[in-house]
Amino acid sequence: MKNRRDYLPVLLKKIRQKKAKIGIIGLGYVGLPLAVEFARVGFRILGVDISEEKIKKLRRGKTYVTDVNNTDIKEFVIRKKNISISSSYRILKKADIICITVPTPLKKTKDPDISFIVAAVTEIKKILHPGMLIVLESTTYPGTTRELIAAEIAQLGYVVGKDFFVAYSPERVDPGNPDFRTKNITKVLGAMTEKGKELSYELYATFLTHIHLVDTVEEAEMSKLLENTFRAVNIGLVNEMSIMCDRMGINIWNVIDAASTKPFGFMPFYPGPGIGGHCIPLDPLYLSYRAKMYNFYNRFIELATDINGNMPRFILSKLSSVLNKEKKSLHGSKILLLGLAYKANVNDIRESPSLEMFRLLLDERAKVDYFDPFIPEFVEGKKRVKSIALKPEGVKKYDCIVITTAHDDVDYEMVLKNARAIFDTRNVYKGIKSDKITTL
Ligand code: SAJ
Repeated sequence: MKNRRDYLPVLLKKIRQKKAKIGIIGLGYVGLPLAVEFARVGFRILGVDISEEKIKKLRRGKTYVTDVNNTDIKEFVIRKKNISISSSYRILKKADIICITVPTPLKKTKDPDISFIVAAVTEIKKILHPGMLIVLESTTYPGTTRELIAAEIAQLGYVVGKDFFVAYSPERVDPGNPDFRTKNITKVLGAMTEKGKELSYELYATFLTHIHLVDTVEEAEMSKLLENTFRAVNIGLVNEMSIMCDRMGINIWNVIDAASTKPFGFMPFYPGPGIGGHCIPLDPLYLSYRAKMYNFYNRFIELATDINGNMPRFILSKLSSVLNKEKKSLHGSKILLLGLAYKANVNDIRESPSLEMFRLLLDERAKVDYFDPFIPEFVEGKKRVKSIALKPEGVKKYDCIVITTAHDDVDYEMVLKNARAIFDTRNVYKGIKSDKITTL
């Protein structure tokens, strides 16, 4: 790159004046809230997503992310028009900054699928111009930012820290959490160079009050994986404890409540039918995949994955013994799963353990329905399965009702009054004594 300018002051000024155009690749549960927060402080956003359905919804002023409301979409996409949306990367030609917030799922082999990041970088290389800041937010293994973004762009003859700037800042969205939103969650931030750090800090400081700087992009990438591996391993621990307590005839929920009275050094996790969502089941596998390249085998992750992954089958075996008490078998029994979403008060069924239970029950020839106020229907194979309406006469029909997700707005009192038997895997009936209820 000849006649190299110092791009830092130019871009810094544009950021401070909110004149920098920010491209956001991936308008999902991370990208869309980020776009709204940047738009709210006055930036022009160029949003790119491959989903025409998402684009249509946004252009109609409709959100599809739990933590973003229609009012904001109407305000910034329709009224002020400072969020433009397209499925074409061409709109990023005018961008000064690009945030990559694409999914990082798993392949069928349970190995990381970083194809969405690779695709985004391939497109960025086509529209890149000197002086741009690229920030990766997608959860991924340490080394991704350096190898798949900085090194890839350097192949064009650009020098990182001079011709372009690169940073990594993990997303920390907790879908459905009313207290912590994109705006008030501390952001961890690492950059490839000092100038990259200065630019990305200024960028996030336009709408965030707490930014925690680390020394390298790898530290930032690893911090996110530690956070989520911490959760997966501790959920695995408490799930194993629940199986142990079941065998010993001890109420695990009371044990956890008692341990939680310790004012220091303890953090409660709760057993359940397994772990779902787009992060906790996946992120630890990104870490163990990378660690294996260093001949390091992370036994905690493997063990937690195994325990958490087997919870649906454990629940099924418990359900079988609940039915057995009434001389019934799973085969032919009418079962209602109450809650299909992977956790309470969200409309997401990705990796949901309830979904696995639904399939396992079908395999056992049970007659299984579900109710979920957030999930009106879902597609299972070639079939479209609809949620039932939760009514007293309907509840009476089931041999057992399994509480798999503890949504708030469900009439649990009506269910208890009318159900023949309840298997409560989420302790929604905490403290209520009834012969009808079996608790995990
Ligand atoms: N779960 C349990 N027992 C627990 C906690 C959770 O069985 O004690 C289950 C949930 O039911 C769910 C799964 O684990 O199926 C994941 O639960 P989660 O609360 O971690 O929910 P996520 O995946 O939507 O959000 C998490 C964030 N959650 C919290 O910090 C509370 C956080 O770890 C990340 O910011 C986020 O994933 C992410 O996007 O990485």
